[in-house]
Amino acid sequence: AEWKYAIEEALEEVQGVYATKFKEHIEANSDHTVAIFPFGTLGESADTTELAQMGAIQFVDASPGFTGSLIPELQVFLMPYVLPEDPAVLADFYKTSSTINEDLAGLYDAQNLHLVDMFPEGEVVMTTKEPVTSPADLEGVKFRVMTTPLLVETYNAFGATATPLPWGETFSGLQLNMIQGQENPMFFVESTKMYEVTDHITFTGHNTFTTAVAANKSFYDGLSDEDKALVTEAADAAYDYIIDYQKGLEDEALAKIQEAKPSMTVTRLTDEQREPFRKAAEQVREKFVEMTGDSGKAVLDGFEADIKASQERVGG
Ligand code: 6CS
Repeated sequence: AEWKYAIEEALEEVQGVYATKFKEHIEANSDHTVAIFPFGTLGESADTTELAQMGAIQFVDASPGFTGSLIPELQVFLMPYVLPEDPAVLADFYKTSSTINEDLAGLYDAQNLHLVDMFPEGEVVMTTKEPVTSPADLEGVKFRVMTTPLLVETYNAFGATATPLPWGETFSGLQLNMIQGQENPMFFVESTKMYEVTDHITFTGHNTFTTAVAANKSFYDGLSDEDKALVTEAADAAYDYIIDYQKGLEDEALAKIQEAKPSMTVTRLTDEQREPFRKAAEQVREKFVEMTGDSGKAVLDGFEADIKASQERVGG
């Protein structure tokens, strides 16, 4: 059969590279075919998630920055200064975390979605029209975030005026000066030319972009054991590939940006400069627990325990 798979990015971007690897594995090992629908062909993330829930498409890549509106506990991925920064620890964490692969997977099930894989897409950086080294610099800045409530809390706590928008309205929003900042991993800042409509890049170290691939649950449950195993193997192959693919990607993307726009400034906040952002993160943590209750609290505790286990395993 033909399986339809929607992503939030272009084919050459990280989600597209993952999806292409997944497709290649499925097609090389079965009679199934996979049709990938890049961003813009089936609507925004909220639309493609709904299509997957209804079974109009079989797979969707939709990030917690959007799906956190549907499954509030997913907003744990958006909490500032919670995920580790070391890529090796991250790579181990998404694969081994029982909080992700059992607890959060169960919450997907309840939405008629089967969680296939979660993976990191790189450190998130701020790109803004004015330089940012402190929360005071974000005062009065309309800062675009993905549409989940916790991101609004985060950027308001960081001193900005958080402005939730779907991806499709971000470039024009910056161009028209309706917003003056946004956050995304470096590869995406480069590939979507965010640097053309902002002038400053700031590394705050507050998060890594997480994304998730899910299947329609009724479709998945109806697959033969063999096809279920095939999906898992394809996801495993794509996961290993995308982790490896991203080594050096941030530096390459930054070099391209600096080549295309030499005036772009790049600032890496010192530990001291990060401190007020870390402080602000404490109230975001309280908001998360307020929004998600006991269930969210359990997810957060499990999440942090799993991160610690990965750090011990990988870091030695
Ligand atoms: O900021 C966004 O909305 C988008 N960022 C990335 C890295 N992927 C897709 C998402 O829609």
